[in-house]
Amino acid sequence: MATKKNSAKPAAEAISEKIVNLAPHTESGSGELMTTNHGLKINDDQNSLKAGERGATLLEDFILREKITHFDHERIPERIVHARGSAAHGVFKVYESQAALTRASFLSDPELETPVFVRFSTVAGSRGSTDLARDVRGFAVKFYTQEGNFDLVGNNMPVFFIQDAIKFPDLIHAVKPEPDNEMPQAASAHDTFWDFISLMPESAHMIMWAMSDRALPRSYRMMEGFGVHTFRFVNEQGQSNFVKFHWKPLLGVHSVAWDEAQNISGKDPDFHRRDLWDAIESGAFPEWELGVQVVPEADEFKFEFDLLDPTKLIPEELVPVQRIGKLTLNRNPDNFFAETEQVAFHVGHVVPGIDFTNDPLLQGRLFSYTDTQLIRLGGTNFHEIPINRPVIPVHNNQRDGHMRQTINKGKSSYSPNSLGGNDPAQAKAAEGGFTSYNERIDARKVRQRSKSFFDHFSQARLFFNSQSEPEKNHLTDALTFELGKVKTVAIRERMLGILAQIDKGLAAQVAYGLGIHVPQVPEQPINKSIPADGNPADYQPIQAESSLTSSEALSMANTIKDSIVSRKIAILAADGVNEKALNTVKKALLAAGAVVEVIAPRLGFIVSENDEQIPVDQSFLTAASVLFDAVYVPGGTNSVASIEAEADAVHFLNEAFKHCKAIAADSDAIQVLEATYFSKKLPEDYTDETVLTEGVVIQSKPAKLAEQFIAAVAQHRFWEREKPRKVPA
Ligand code: HDE
Repeated sequence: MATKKNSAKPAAEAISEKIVNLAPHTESGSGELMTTNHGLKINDDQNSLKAGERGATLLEDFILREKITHFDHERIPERIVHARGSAAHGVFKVYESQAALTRASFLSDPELETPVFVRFSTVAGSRGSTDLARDVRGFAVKFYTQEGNFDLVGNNMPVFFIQDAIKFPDLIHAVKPEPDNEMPQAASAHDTFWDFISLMPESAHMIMWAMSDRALPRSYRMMEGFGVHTFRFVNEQGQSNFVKFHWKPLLGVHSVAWDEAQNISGKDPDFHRRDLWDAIESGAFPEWELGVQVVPEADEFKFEFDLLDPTKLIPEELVPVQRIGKLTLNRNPDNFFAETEQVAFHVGHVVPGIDFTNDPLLQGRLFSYTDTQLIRLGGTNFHEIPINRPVIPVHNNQRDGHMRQTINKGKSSYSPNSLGGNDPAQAKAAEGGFTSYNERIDARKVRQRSKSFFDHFSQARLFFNSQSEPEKNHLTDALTFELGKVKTVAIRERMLGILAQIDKGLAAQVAYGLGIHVPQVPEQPINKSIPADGNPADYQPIQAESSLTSSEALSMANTIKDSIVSRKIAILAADGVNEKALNTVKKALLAAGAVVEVIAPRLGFIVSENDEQIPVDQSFLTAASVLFDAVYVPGGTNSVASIEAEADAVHFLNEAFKHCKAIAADSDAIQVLEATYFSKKLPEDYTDETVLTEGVVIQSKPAKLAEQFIAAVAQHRFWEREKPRKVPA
């Protein structure tokens, strides 16, 4: 199935079946009188009931007590991982029936629109932490299908740190702030994380991803998503195929620079949250295609890695990704707590036609998710919270518990029964009853890991080799930064020993940055994750080489670069601006779907050369280049002089250049560029006709400028500017 082009405003109605289903639970105080929780109208919400106007407050004040009590109980525990997140509603539609592969009905009917709720998140930070942490991103999708809820609880990276669920608490304890002083927040750059990682070589592949630019997305809307584990598709005939799930963003996969990420964390810690919200509000609905890699059962052992090993991906060269449907996010939640916070995902929420494999990480997750909701949402009835309810009715013999909403009628709450006609009845497979895939298992009960899980480095190397030069530099710098924050030198050295197994040049460069040497003989054994009675020699990684030297899909450099939809573009202007140039470029950018803001020395209006009033969106005080994708400086003698004299404006441009962004200036605004440090880097003979010079457009004709600028913005970044490696600003 060919890629469907990005349609900025899909016709999809923002009212899905799930939105209808949520409606009876919504409330608005607009035009209403205030009441207590029990419906009593409140006359005075300003003063508590007192014994005299200067007297003590009376215990009798049930209105005060109700209000304060409810307030005291407003908080619930945050998610132990993925605490920081944002979500949106949307719809999913399959392009063509996948009935040959799976009996899942939502994948069989191209006419059917399945409502979804999608939550994106970081992993390590607390609820209030920055969006721009260097971290994995969660990508959790709840499909409200006609056969019940299907949750695809994935990440923006296709592999994971560990192979067995029993190590998850250790991994998370290591990455979370250290237990003695609760530092650092939302960061892996500290001793405990790298201590653990350096002792667990199975994390090597994921470490390459986590240190790559994938950990610094430009937007949730510009991330891929992956189911990570190998799942199963099962069709009507009971035939099973292995399947890996992918989400491919129609805006391409893009990142920000690390220096930029750190700045954004200060200027706007809600950057990704705001970006998602604003895009949906403005009708630039984010879209992804659902991709599947399908492997027939017969091919299970055909690969040089184990399909059950979650530290491995299937290179797209070996099994192409087929794009089978489209997800569109088209509506922001009404209430963060009720929806985004209370939504409860679970890998075990499947529908007939989708089943599990024995991936030991997946198997452990099947236990964890319900368990965690019990403590987080406070009891067994969390499935009754509106956002978690399926769009179809629920019938079973489960009863009661804290906060039960359902009023179950009838006498019998057991099966079999005769008093209730033996209802609710079990569903035959033909009626949609779920039957587990009939996998043959004939084995001894052991605490062991298959030898086929012991190659930890070949795909880590494949990933590194597949990166572009700037991506490799970023990855090297990320490791140097993270290990530079590690205080214990022995941990740094041990980690260099692991990196040397992946790529000697990489290890050498990181070692150089750390001012130490790659250990000649790495600490033995490399893998310290060994049972008490285990012989260390039996647990060491095997040396293997991937049959591929590189894989195109692993590099973000090969992503789509054909759209500027929803990119944020700053126009730096002041009184006396040439309004014709400004308006022409602005109009062209808006027509291409970008978001444009005029930034001036102060808020209000600027007055153009021809006395036109132009509204100002932000001043240099509130705006910052790191919050924009590109910048344009229009001409106009007085405006140019003011901008040139404005230190913040020059800094804005310097920083935009440093972060490799597209920059455009009218020819008669050239003196502003001359005030920047990068003017030295531009060709001396730039003329009206000088076109793209690594993303800097200088033009006298506004229409031409707009055209060239749009092409430059669509490139996203000109990473080549980082030669030699870093650009000062
Ligand atoms: Fe999770 N994970 N996880 N995880 N995970 C949770 O569930 C867990 C793993 C992922 O937006 C928790 O409701 C274990 C892989 C996402 O609400 C918890 C293991 C992948 C989200 C949990 C893993 C994920 C979670 C915490 C190893 C990618 C956020 C709160 C065996 C495929 C969902 C909650 C949301 C959340 C356990 C590993 C993705 C504790 C035990 C691999 C996107 O249940």
